[in-house]
Amino acid sequence: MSSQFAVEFDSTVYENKRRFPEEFAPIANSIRQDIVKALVLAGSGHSGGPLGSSDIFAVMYFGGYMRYDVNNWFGSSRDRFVLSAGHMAPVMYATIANTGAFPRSEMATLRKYNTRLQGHPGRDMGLPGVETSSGSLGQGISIAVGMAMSDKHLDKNDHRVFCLTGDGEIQEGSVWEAAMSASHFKLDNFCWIIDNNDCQIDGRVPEVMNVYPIKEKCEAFGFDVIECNGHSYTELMNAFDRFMANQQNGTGKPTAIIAKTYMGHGVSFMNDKFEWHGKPPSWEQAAVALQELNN
Ligand SMILES: Cc1ncc(C[n+]2csc(CCOP(=O)(O)OP(=O)(O)O)c2C)c(N)n1
Repeated sequence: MSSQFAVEFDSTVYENKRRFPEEFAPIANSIRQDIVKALVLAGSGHSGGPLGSSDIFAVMYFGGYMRYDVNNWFGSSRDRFVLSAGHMAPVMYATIANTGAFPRSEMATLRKYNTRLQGHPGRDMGLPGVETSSGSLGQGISIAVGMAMSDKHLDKNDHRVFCLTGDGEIQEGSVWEAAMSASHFKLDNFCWIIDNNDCQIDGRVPEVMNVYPIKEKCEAFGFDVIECNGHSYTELMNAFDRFMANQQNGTGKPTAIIAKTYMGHGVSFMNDKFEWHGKPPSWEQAAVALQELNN
């Protein structure tokens, strides 16, 4: 028996500007609500990673770190974000919708036939902000490094490239080829964010295939590495500020932000549970989740 309810998407959108830390909470909450609503309507998809990384997305897109024009996203002066962990698409879609680049109500089409909001991002669908197709883990970061190389060395502009991978994703060897290239080519315009929730599709990351120590690995690959609490707006701001300073000071070092998060954060029954990697809430669970997020 299902207790379906009318799903309505708010139309409020948020500006991208320098903020005080406490200003990010309502934005992250709005992103989380849109994720839950879209997933329950879709009846399939990934809850855990998107909810757990919503605070990172709120700061990255709404804190003045990424430059974009909501009315002309693919204009030539934009910074780029690549979601290498393509299965986490709902958080990227919800974030971009909250900028006003497309209506938040379009979140209701997630995973529906012919939608611009494919289960994994599809560049050809033309959704503002989707820079590349992704979903085959370990590939997006190589594409992102290529973008940063072309910005810095071919076009010689000051554009920034941000890329988020999961922590399970870094088990893919190609991730480290991309990392090696980023430091070899001195890409201080490249910011790699690792969503370090310790969870992956079939268990805890260290038990499936140990990736630790991540910090030392990234340092050995030539990154300036910042470990932070991925749910602390202050710590996230400090991390992105350090990336900006690295670029502005021409350090020649790419930046890696290891953001310690909890899968499903914001919804109590999903918190830190790898079982929520790849399933949507039922209608009953969505009602509870939205109630929690509204409080
Ligand atoms: C090359 C490749 N192998 C396997 C998969 C299947 N897969 C999708 S998500 C996932 C786990 C990823 O874990 P993590 O990066 O930690 O993401 P999280 O569980 O935190 O969302 C796997 C194995 C894939 N998408 N691509």
